[in-house]
Amino acid sequence: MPKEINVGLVGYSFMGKAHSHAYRDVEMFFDSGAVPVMKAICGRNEVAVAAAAKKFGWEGYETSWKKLVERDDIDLVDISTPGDSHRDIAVAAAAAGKHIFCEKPLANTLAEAREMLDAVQKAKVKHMVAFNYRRVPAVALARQLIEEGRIGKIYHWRAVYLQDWIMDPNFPLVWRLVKKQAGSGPHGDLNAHIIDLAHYLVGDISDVVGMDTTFIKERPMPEGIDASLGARVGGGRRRMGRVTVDDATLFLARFKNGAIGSFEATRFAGGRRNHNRFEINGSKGSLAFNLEKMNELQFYSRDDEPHMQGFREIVVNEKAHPYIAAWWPPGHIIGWEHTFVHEVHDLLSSIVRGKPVHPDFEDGVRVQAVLEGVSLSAREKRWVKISEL
Ligand code: SOE
Repeated sequence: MPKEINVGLVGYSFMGKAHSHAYRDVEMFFDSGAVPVMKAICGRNEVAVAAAAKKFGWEGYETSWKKLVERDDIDLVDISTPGDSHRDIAVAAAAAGKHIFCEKPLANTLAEAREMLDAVQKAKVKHMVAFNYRRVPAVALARQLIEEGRIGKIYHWRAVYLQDWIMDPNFPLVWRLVKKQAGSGPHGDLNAHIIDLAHYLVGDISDVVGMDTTFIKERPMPEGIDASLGARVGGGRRRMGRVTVDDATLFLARFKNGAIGSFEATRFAGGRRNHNRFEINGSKGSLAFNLEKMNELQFYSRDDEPHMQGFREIVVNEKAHPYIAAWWPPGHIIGWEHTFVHEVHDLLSSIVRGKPVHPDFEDGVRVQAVLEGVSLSAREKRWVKISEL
């Protein structure tokens, strides 16, 4: 009988649903050495969280995260809330001896991220950050090919993460547009992902120079939002509130190994719904990935005969490819939600087998340092060394 790991999940919206699906599916497809027991999901709105518990398959629910992290029947706390609560929940969960799986970015500031790392290291618990794109089989294959030396010394990293869901000026001032709750806009939400992928595939970043902008500076307040968030009333207009985060952030980076990189995150790239793509150019070849074609990896090799050179499309759906053997026969492809199942499988294995798991909170702090360095660079209009943070 495999070991049981009792899970408590804080958050029941977009990421709470993706994580719940992963806990429900993982043991159908993977032998992780442990099975997750979905003990309780937590949210402040009792009606909503009770409904989520029933629909997502949790045994029960809590309306206080403090109560959840103190429960003796919880071994793993999953933090799938907006960034302003990550530090408090993680520090309390670590103090209670719980393993922690935290959504990205790790925190809203570098100082908070460092506090979280310190807490989990002192508590000697397992810790992981949900940079799920490392666990796309095509991305894991890219890492494998790089480690095999297939593209040689890396010269360029080029990545964009483009969305377009807030281009309508009437889109309301939701939490992702409020610095106090989200920490930043697409910078922390989307650049965080391509920074982590750059760390995973290319290496550490030494210095950055960036710029950011907010295209639409005021938006209608959604009904029921606390006026203290900056709502303006009167004149018969819909209550308006100030957008306090970036709408787009672009930056350049130098890597410690001599490579150079460009990064772009925006929510104003019309037609790009969730367009996460990168290209890596090396001395012996290149790799390219596009999340919209997540089962494919583009590979170019300078070792091919001259008349045969060009990008080839590898359909990453063979049993020899990372994670694929657990799913369907070759060619039946998988989707975005499967990356969360892969994360949960690796985390459960790490907990029961004592192996390290990445990205951990140390990796999360490395991402947070780059995020903060870019924001500092944009404010002061200068190159920033990550080592100065
Ligand atoms: C997770 O895969 C993710 O990239 C989130 O981190 C983003 O916030 C969301 O916009 C798309 O999905």
